[in-house]
Amino acid sequence: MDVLSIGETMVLFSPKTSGQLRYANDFSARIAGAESNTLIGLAKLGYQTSWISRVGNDELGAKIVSAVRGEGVDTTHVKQDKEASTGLFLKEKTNAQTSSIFYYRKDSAASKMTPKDIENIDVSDTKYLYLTGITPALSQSCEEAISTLLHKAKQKKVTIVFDPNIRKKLLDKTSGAEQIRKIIGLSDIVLPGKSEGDFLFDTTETTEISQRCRDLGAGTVVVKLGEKGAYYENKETSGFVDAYSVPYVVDPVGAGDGFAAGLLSGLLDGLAWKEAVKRACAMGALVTQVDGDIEGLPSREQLKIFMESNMQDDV
Ligand code: KDG
Repeated sequence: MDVLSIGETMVLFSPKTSGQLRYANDFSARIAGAESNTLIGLAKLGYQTSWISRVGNDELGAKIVSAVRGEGVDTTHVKQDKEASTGLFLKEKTNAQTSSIFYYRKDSAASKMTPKDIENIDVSDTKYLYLTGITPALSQSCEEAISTLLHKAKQKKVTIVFDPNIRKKLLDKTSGAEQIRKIIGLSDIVLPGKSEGDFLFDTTETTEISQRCRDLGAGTVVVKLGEKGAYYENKETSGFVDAYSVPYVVDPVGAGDGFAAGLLSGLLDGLAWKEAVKRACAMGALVTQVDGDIEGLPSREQLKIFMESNMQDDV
């Protein structure tokens, strides 16, 4: 298995019109979940990926599983919970640029995951375990499940990649930051953004964010800088990579998950850090060009064409 991950995927209902949700009549229904987005990004590039989760015994759960499986991700470890429903969320487009989201995920099926969901999972042939800070924030039992999986993976020398993916709606500032910092310290590769640096370390300074993650124990840190690209650092190397230019952003949500898929794919192909981070930036940029979290994730051919037509200068 190239990449294993665990997390919640929900159905996202987006109104076709802007303004208060109470006036919206037509909605699109798409699947969205940070971890499955990344796994789908990798599966579309041809890698073997597997997803651990729970969905409800309901139509939304069935929609999610068939969509994730249909994109080529293994769903053997996705359980159907008979007592809880699949989580969902709604988007309200305040205007063309801004939107708010409303979660209906409290006590969802995925939030009921426990260390028992991890018991029968064999990680000995797994190359990378990909985690985000969303899953442990779902519930105490999810936090325990993550901790069990992390320790199991570390024992088998699986490389741990962690995107803090802070969701302020799910986290208490003090205990949430502590929970995330703990996982950073156990990870080989950490992918924070600037706002996450602010939440975790009270700094938005790129190299300072990287240093603080490394002080906690992270091996390599790749700081996502949006339209400014990314910064990578470990004890052997460091540097900035430019962003790929795009005409305009259609939907930025999911770009970080595409970035993670690009980075993991570069590492799986044995690329040097700089090249892997370039690929991550390209994948993130491509995701912003299409509405939805997964719809803009490219095939290998599309990624190659995009990267070649946006050749970056080496500095
Ligand atoms: O990265 C995008 C996803 O995070 C989002 O669409 C849904 O997983 C989600 C969450 O928890 O907010």
